[in-house]
Amino acid sequence: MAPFVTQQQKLDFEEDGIVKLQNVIDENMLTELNQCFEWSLANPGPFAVGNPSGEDINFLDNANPKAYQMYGDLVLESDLGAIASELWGSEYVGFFAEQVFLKQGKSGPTPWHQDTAYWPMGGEHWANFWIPLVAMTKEQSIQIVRGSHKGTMYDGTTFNLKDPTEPLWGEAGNLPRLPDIAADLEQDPSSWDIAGFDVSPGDLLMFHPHSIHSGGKNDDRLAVRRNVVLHFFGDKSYYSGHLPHTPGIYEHKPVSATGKLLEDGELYRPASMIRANPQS
Ligand SMILES: O=C(O)CCC(=O)C(=O)O
Ligand SMILES: [Fe+2]
Repeated sequence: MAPFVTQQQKLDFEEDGIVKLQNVIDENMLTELNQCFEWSLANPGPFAVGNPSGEDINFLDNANPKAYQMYGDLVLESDLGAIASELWGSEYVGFFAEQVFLKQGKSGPTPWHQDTAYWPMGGEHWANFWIPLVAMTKEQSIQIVRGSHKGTMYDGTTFNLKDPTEPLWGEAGNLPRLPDIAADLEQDPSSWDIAGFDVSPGDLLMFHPHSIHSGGKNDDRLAVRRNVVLHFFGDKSYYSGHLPHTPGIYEHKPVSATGKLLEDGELYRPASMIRANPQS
């Protein structure tokens, strides 16, 4: 099978933290992804944020335990495992979790953040496979600060649009507060080096979850914004103990195959997860 990822695209992912593959998700897969998306709207999980119905919608479902098998089965049918394997040169590919974003009517942007402020991920081999279900410009889709996947670990945001850098962990985390990138860019569009892409259904954006990234919003040319994100990890992926030990929704330490909790720096290999087939 022809390679999915060129040498240049691998380098771009390594250097910039993001790359676009054009037209790699076929019609069948798109139909199934849309069906899964609808299922997620009808069955929000315990970490969902917002309400998926009404006129103005800003809804996110997040790692729904009941959706894991469904998205995992889709992954196994798809080329996504092979793509991740090629992207990193990794023999092992695991499927971590899904995220589902729906914005409609009056919505806001997804504030700048790093996923590593929420999930205990460490290492090079993690990627968000960000999949558009409608066409979007680069402002409407997703943007990252180029190269930030190699940079500072900031505190998370509470996703409060009135205060987009409001610290998630605060003193408990002892992490620097996020810079107000949206405000900086409004004042001076060249103040941060931003990477982003126009996308259509069939395209795939892959970015490292430690990149500082932000999602777009609806505008008068985009009535409904729909996308799914599938998170993968590979050979060089580790459990990282950088998050505070605060009980709550972000406290999901994975159990290893030996039945113990993973420790800081251990290979990320939780006992129950879907191993995407790199050969598929
Ligand atoms: O699409 C968005 O609005 C945000 C996506 C995001 O935060 C992610 O993929 O981790
Ligand atoms: Fe994110």
